[in-house]
Amino acid sequence: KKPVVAILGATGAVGQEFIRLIEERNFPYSELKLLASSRSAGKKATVNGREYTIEEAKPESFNGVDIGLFAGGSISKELGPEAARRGCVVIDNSSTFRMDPEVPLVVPEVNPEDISWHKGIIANPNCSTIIMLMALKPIQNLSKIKKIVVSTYQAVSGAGKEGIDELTDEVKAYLNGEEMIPHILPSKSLPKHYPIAFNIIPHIDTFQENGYSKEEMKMVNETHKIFHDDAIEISPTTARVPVYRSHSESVLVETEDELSIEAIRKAIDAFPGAQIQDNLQEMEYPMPLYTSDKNDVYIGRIRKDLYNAKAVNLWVTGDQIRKGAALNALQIAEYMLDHEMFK
Ligand code: 2RA
Repeated sequence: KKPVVAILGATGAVGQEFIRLIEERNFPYSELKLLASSRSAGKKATVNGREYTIEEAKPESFNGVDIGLFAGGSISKELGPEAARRGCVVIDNSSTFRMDPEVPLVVPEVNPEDISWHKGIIANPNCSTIIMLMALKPIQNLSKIKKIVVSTYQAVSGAGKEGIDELTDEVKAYLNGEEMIPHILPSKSLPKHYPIAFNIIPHIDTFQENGYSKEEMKMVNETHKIFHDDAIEISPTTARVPVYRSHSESVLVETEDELSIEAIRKAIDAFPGAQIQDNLQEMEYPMPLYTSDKNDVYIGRIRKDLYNAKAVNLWVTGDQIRKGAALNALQIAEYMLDHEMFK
């Protein structure tokens, strides 16, 4: 029996990608409901050649729904439990439930075994975490990870359609010799805004007491939860860069045992959803302009640390809206269908 599927947040960047991916991957459904906040209700959207009117999301919207794909945002806090109470399996891209001990946090290629203990809600990790772990899980399979130092170069799509539009508007203004007037970055709700065009902003989400941002602490806490290992020492720096859709990350990873570059390269290339792009003579390495709209995460610049034989440096790039959000969530649903996990 094909599931009844609801997309919550159908008009946003991630919601639109859910629709694109459902078409591209022939995701099966007997009925599809497109839901959004009251602001977007009434808009139209076409899926598989059929036009839908986007409805305002209410608890009763989830009556009879089998799978709820939640694009993210604070609306999940209220509607997640309401949908789950109605028998809907919620796959939530917001950060609301990620650290809830009752909620599995899943990258399907990394920890699919965690899906089975869900109690109605499954959390999609933060994009920068997903992209990093697609590179690190094959290494973790070879030897226990002890330490990670990561610096991210995050696309403006992480701030949604508004972030994408802000980059375009600022570049146009700059090239027209006009002043760039930011409204969105680093975060819409913060008192100050800075241009992202021709700039880098070392600030994503809000800063915590410990001097790290929420975005940085997500990489720490979510990695611990997904790897089931709180002992991994993680040192994150997350920054916003003038790139549209793909996040890039520079990662140093130290393992218990010394690993050869060849073994690492082989393990990553064999890992589903990860691809090696690493040939210096051919000037081959992952770049965000070329990994956007792709499903895989690309890894290159793999090289031993200059001082620590048990550490390697690598460069990772992946599409933030696909594998970083919508694709990962849809793959969780696909995994559940393939393993007949819907009651
Ligand atoms: C960002 N990871 O990049 C956050 C939310 N998508 O802004």
